[in-house]
Amino acid sequence: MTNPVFPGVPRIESPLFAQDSLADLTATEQVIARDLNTHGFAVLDFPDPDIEARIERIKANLGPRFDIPFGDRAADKTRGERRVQDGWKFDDDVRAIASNPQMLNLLGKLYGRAAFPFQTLNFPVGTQQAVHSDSVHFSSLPERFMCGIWLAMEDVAAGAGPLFYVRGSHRWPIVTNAMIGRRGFGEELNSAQDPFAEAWKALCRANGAAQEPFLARKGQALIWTANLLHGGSPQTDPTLTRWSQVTHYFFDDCIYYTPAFSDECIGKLALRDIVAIHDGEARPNRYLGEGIEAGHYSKNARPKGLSKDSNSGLFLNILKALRN
Ligand SMILES: O=C(O)CCC(=O)C(=O)O
Ligand SMILES: [Fe+2]
Repeated sequence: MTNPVFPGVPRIESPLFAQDSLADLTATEQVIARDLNTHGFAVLDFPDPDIEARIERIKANLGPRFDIPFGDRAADKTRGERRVQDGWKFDDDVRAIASNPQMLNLLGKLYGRAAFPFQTLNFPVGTQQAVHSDSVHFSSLPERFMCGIWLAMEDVAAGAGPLFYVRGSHRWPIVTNAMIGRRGFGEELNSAQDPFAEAWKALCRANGAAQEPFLARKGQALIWTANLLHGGSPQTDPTLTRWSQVTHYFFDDCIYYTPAFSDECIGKLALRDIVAIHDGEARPNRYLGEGIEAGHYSKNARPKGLSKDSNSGLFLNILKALRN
């Protein structure tokens, strides 16, 4: 249900959330909506009767892709490549988890727009990633129409480097290049997150915020909102695995882009060419119901015909596209 006053804000992040009766949601869904609004995350059992079998098939299918001695209990599991991006392209179970219809339906109700999955990540062990917000990798205009769903594919022990979150951090400013005084458009970086690391740490310190580990049970899922700070705790026992799947979702009728490589203030956006995983259909960048000129900008690339210093950019193209 879209709020008539703020249709451009996700329902669960609306400044009018307290006035929302949530009458169209079940009691369980209402708890999830309130958790997302208050804490920036919500925990639920993954709504798929076949989840156990899917998880085991994924481990069997993806396991051999890693150079990790899974069969040797005492061996170090933290070496080599430890993630598969977009496994949905070749693994039906990864795709089924990403496309779970109950989840899509729930996200649609929670955000007030139809949700679609666009990226999957599968991890056999913890990521040990520093605290960050995914919003520098993928964001939307209007903002916050993005979320992640993290699925525990085994019980997570404290020594296995659990996922952690910073409760309430979704309400802090979304850190952008403009805020940290950096140009992003046309930059090439190995880690899109690095330039923002100090800012996120400083916000955590200033708020006295704790990194709370999620000691999940196999089959539990955690939804995180677009700006929730999270990461992977240090792995104190390198012999443990920590299988998980992260699926990232966008919502209809938005511009989808990479903020780490954008300068929003001067209209330079690294647009994304998004395909929805569940139906295989492209989701062209749209603003207020109208398409904008996609293809002029691509991830981490300069717009055709524009020099690095040019100030003309996306907004001109949006205006042109809307006039046409
Ligand atoms: O599983 C983790 O440790 C964190 C994963 C993560 O941050 C992500 O996929 O965005
Ligand atoms: Fe993340």
